[in-house]
Amino acid sequence: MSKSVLLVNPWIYDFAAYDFWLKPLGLLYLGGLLRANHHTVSYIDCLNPRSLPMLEKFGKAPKRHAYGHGRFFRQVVDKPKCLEILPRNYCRYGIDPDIFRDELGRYSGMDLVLVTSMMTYWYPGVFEVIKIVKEALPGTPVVLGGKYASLCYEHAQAHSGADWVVNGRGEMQILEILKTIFGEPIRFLPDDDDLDALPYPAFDLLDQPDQIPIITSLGCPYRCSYCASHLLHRKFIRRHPLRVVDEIEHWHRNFGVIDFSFYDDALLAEPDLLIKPLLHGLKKRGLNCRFHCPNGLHLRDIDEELSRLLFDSGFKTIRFGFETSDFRLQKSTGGKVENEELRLAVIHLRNAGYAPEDIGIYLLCGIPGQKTADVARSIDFVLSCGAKPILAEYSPIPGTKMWEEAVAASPFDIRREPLYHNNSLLSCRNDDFSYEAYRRLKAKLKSPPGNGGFEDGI
Ligand code: B12
Ligand code: SF4
Repeated sequence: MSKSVLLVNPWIYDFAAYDFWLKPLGLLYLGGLLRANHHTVSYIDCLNPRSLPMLEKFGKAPKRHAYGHGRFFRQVVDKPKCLEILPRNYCRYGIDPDIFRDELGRYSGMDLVLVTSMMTYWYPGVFEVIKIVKEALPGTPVVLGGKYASLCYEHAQAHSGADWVVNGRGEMQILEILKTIFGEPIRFLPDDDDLDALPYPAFDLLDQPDQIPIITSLGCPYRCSYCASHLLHRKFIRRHPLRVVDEIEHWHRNFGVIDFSFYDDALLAEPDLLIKPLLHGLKKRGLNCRFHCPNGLHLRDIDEELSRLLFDSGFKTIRFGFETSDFRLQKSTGGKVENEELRLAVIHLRNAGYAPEDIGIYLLCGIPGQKTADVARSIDFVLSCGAKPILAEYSPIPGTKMWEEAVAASPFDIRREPLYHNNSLLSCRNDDFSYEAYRRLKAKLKSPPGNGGFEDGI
């Protein structure tokens, strides 16, 4: 007997949130797999920026960009006590809870509800969803999975209110749960390492998908000390490049999707094995799409040929993880890139046709012990290479190599309270790299100084 399963993408509670090509890719992958196991799948997106009841209630749609990113609906809410220290509005991003309750009313016959989670410090939205589901659909088991559930497993088990909490990849675990609760046989479960055997994510459930996220690999060959990639995906596994082209062609031709975002941790690693054949494949099939890489790409692999291929294939948004120009910090955090590699990569990208403001370079700021001058020097270096610095505030993640250092450096109890992992809080700030110093850097980035450089002005 097949079961009816409801997927829910919860609200975000934060000081700031922008739909930077955000979609619950893992949850929708599970939707595709459940269908392949003969179950019926429905979906509620608490973040839906196109919700009609929201438009009717508030009369104004959030501003969206043609490339598929943009704002969410937003309501200012009370700050949790421990975040009162930050003098900024705290908001619930997404639809009104009453509209969510109304939507749930249409799904009274559900057998199982699956709730996903993203950032560890976004758990308030997850808890609220679970609470409302429990009130509206009493007796229906709720399963929680995703990043928060995996990285803060004990916290989620103790406080979320879910009946089941899943740590790590969900494919096998959700089918096992259906078997345990309902005696449902597992009809189709591909090998964990064979990403091409998975059914496509259930994107058809989205309200007019204006962009679709694609993943070509899971995991990363590097082990940077601040990053959770290896905790979430222990092995680096990849799809066949032409199967990725097949998927892009499917969404483009059958659903009219033009914009695609890549969620990989290591899209450009070993370019001859994946990205180059993928881009040649797209060209051969004459697909005219736009691609966006909001997650940092690897600079080390950028050469003349790859730069041209990216530019010619319609890669409009390119962001790279550089993090710092300090050689010692580069080495001690994992050695993924060096200064000269950035300089060379930018030359190739500029020659291929990218303008300086197209080449976004992420700089990590607020890591334990970091000084303001380090970030300022890194900004100056990126500008001197002819690219655009973008500050990425450090978010401490349990289980990473840097975690114990972060616990020792933070003025907040980050071990007990995941809300303190919030990147806006700069949870490992210190007397030198204070919140005010960070605000000054941020303000200056909006109007870069002339000849003096950033370091001089700080
Ligand atoms: C793509 C990505 C983004 C995208 C957003 C996409 C998104 N939907 O979140 C962008 C680039 C915008 C982004 C931004 C940021 N990100 Co980010 N991001 C990622 C990445 C690479 C996600 C990959 C992904 O979606 N995987 C694909 C799917 C297939 O996997 P999955 O979702 O895990 O799903 C599986 C399981 O979790 C499970 N599952 C999922 N849901 C459910 C539900 C149920 C019921 C079950 C049973 C199972 C289950 O099954 C799925 C299939 O196996 C992760 C790193 C990583 N490797 O996971 C970091 C990561 C989540 N990001 C992180 C960070 C730090 C950030 C930023 C704060 C960076 C910064 N300083 O600016 C910002 C914050 C954004 C904001 N404030 O708005 C951290 C987490 C930090 C934290 N404390 O939680 C991570 C872990 C990276 C890291 N540094 O280690 N990010
Ligand atoms: S290269 Fe990027 S994804 Fe890989 S471990 Fe380092 S920060 Fe994480």
